[in-house]
Amino acid sequence: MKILDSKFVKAFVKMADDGFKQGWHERNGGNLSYRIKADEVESIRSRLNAPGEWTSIGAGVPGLAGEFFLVTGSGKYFRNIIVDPEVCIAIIELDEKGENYRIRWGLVEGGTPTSELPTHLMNHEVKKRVTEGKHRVIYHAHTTNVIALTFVLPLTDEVFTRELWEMATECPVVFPDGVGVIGWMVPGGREIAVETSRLMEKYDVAIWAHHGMFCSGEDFDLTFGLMHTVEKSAEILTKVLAMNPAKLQTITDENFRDLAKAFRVNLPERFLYKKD
Ligand code: 2HA
Ligand code: ZN
Repeated sequence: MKILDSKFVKAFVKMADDGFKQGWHERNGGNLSYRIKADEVESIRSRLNAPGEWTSIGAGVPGLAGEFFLVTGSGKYFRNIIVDPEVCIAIIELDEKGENYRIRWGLVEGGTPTSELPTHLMNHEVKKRVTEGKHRVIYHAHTTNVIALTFVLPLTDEVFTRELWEMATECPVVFPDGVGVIGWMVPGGREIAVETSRLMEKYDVAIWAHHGMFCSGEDFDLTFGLMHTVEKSAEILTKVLAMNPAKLQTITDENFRDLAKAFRVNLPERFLYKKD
């Protein structure tokens, strides 16, 4: 099968374009990765390039040894992915220790995988373990309203989760485990990857203060939908805060408990604290 015709490549390209259209990917902002299924690798194996040089990942991910990933390229613009995917994205293969990668397709005009490769792969490693292999997509976007909130809300998982849940009734159903938040850090390296992957043990959403968001999910629709839902909720919250930060009414802790029963989701009590 032609690589560009395979279903997972088309879905990847569509998702990147959906994100660009949302305004989450100015210039080269954001990145996306997909852990390719074994049968998908077999369906394209004959069209992969001859293996080139191994390059260090910058983080060890033994749990992903030998796996193949479709990833965006460092410095590439999301707005160009749909125009020329072979220039902007790549398939990489990991070595048998999960320490190095090599490019097997794409980036035809040169380049390297996303600068956030350590965070993507460490998140994949955690999610592969805690979801028993179900999660395959990691998505990073510069979501305007979530970023704005990181300037005015305390940077705690509890406050962000509770405030985002309150902005739309579907939120606790879409992300019942809540969201994690980390304070400002230098992006692109192992340290921020370690902090983010720690959050991914518990959450499918990690917020980087003054930068953006990471989401994890089983497939492209669920992962995009999660990012979209969280950012939509953040947009409502920025409007509420701008209109009148003292809400006249809201969804209460008791309302959330009723919702949890009706929708059979578990909402951790630490997010349902009493407010004055
Ligand atoms: O430029 O978003 O975090 C890509 C990024 C780095
Ligand atoms: Zn970024």
